[in-house]
Amino acid sequence: MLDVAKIRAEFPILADEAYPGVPLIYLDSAASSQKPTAVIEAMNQYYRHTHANVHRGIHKLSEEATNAYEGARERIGRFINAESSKQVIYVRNATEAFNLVAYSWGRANLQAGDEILLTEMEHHANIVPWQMIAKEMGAVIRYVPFNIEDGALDLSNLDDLLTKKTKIFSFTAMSNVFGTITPAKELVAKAHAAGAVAMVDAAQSVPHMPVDVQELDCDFLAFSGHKMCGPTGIGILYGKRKLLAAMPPFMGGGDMIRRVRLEGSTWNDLPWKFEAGTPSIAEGIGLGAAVDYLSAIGMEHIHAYEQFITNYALEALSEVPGLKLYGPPAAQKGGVATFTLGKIHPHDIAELLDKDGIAIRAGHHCAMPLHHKCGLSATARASFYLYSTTDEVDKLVESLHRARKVFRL
Ligand code: C6P
Repeated sequence: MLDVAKIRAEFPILADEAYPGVPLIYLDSAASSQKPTAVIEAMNQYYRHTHANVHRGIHKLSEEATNAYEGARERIGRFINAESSKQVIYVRNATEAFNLVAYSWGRANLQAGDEILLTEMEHHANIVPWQMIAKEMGAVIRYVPFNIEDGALDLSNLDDLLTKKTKIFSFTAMSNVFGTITPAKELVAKAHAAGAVAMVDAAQSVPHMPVDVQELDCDFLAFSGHKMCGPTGIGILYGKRKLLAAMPPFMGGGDMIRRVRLEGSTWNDLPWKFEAGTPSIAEGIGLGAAVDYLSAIGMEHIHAYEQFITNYALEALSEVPGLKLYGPPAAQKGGVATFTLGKIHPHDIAELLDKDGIAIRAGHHCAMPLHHKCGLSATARASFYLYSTTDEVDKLVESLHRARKVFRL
């Protein structure tokens, strides 16, 4: 079990008040996690003592900045067990990783009539870039359905959906609404058996459980730094070397070139071929500090603790009259509790909870097709991380009871 009191003391914001006299109860980590002192200080130190542009200067400071930035890439690669840091591409966030693959890989590999397979429970980041490239290339998108009752993928027709025409199967390892942990390794193997490339949306899994890209055998994997104790503005695209090497750059500019002539240019080696312009240096260093922080605690321990607290939350919430939970039981899901409460609009729930200092997310959570299939326009979502406590869950439940009274439920 984690020493949650010790962990909380490492996150300065958790000692703050939401309003005067009202402590902050942060239950919105699936949207973006809070940051420990180690990450804030790593970025602070960098800006105070090491900042210069990377890969360019011959001076000492630039060399130090480059070492810190590239050293972080190596540790991030080890965190997901990448074969080499050359396969770890810095992007702005998971969304950019999907756009990079859709445009760079998609333009080079998709033809009219080809199929892209997604699931109905994807975040917009893993739908919209594919819709855009499908339109451009004349490709067709198919979707693996999910069961409304338990939020699990319905894999009964997967063999029919993965056809000879399927060129890529891109799916989430963990739904940001249901919390469903999908059988990612099995899905990658199925994609490969059908001759398709497999891309994993790990935006909700890498922050919360051990992820090993070699064990998954995925071709591409995407995640964001800000959901895993790291800063905003930095994310990772992992890719298999052969695929990345064959892909054209996504953006052009400085740093991604080997040689530029007025007639044309040639490209830098991996991973820099995909990193045009001055990168998010402090953010890369901050994400390096975040993976150090998470590794020292242990991702298995974080996952086990989140399953405990999610189980606690689901049990407590299920006793609130009129509250309906969505998604599978705690053992099959990550740290989210998504619900509706009678006919109270989720935005009203979130607003009332906010008065008690409780931060949750309400809306479609960038998963409109999922909500549409469930006949919902919005849900309320409380989400947990290594610093969440059972006491905070109790306060959430108390506050929901107050909301019921206000709305005379
Ligand atoms: N989900 C949530 O509140 P970005 O915005 O690029 O950092 O991450 C996109 C993304 C992709 N896939 C999944 C499964 C996600 O959950 C997210 C981000 C946040 O659920 C913000 S919309």
